[in-house]
Amino acid sequence: MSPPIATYNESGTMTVPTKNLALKGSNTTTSVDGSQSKLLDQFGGKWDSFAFDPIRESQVSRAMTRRYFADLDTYAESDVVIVGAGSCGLSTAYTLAKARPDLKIAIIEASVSPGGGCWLGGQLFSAMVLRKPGQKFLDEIEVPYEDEGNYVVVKHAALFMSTLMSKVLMMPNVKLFNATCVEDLITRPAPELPGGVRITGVVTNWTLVTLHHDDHSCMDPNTINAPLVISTTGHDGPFGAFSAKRLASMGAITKLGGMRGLDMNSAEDAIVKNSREVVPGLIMGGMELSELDGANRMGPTFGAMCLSGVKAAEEALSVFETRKAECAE
Ligand code: 48N
Repeated sequence: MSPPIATYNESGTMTVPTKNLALKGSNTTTSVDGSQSKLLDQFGGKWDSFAFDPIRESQVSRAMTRRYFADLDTYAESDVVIVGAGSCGLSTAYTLAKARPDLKIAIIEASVSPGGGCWLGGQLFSAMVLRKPGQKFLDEIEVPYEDEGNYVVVKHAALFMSTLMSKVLMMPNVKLFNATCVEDLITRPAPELPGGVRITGVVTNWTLVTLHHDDHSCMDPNTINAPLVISTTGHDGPFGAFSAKRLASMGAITKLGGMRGLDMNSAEDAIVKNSREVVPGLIMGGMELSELDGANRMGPTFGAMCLSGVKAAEEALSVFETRKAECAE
């Protein structure tokens, strides 16, 4: 165990080094930049004369509501709706939005805080494991990791999730609607299909409203039309596997496979390879697929979530290529 960085000597004075620190024993170095940020120069020691510019509260209200309702109007007709902003949903959004910056992509996330189960590794531990070749996704979004041979370790899962989320949110063709729940799917009759329906959008409501349909009546939803929905709602939580369960309850699929026990080696390959369009207009990826297909769970490894997102994005590109006319309806 290396000695503490800040050393304290008997005279009571503490010395803290200001030079760059390197994380020992890893292939990456996390260096703390010893230079002070501009902020201390701009604000330090000037607090007596400090004041914010004056404002009227309605200016803040209008700044928020004008933008939010303009977004609702813009994305009322989206090209793609991604349901669930977990590691798979955001990996899908990143890959698809980069490949097709012309597509309007709405992400609907039930929680106030997007990120799903990817703020921590397993059992609330911080480190996040990805089996190779999952590290290629980390290379793409420039997240540092320790290379352990057949797998890599990101020092904190939140470093991965915050980096991925910031890159997705900076994309001009992506809008995240969090604290918003998909509480149903929009369908069109398709008698030629086994399930008899195509999916052509989502039905939404504020999550806090969705949670209270059982004790309040007549809280009708809103809608988003889209030729393609990508569902990545996970297997956990109050809404886990939402679309898989809804497709079963509306008869669009015959039954749910039900998630099987933990088996890392079979689970991750199956989830990535089977990320696909499960009914016309709805692609499914991530852990939601384990409920649909009866795949094993993989536990605390996340490479499959990232690469399932890449596969789901590739499936979406193929839908837009092969069914251009239908998507334009
Ligand atoms: O992180 P999750 O739950 O789902 P994935 O598939 O992106 O990642 C799964 C992964 O975190 C694991 O479970 C790991 C690998 N463990 C495996 C194992 O064996 O235990 O994200 C899903 C997101 C969440 O943020 C939900 O809040 C959201 O989807 N969500 C919804 N958002 C809007 N409307 C809904 N109906 C809805 N349902 C879920």
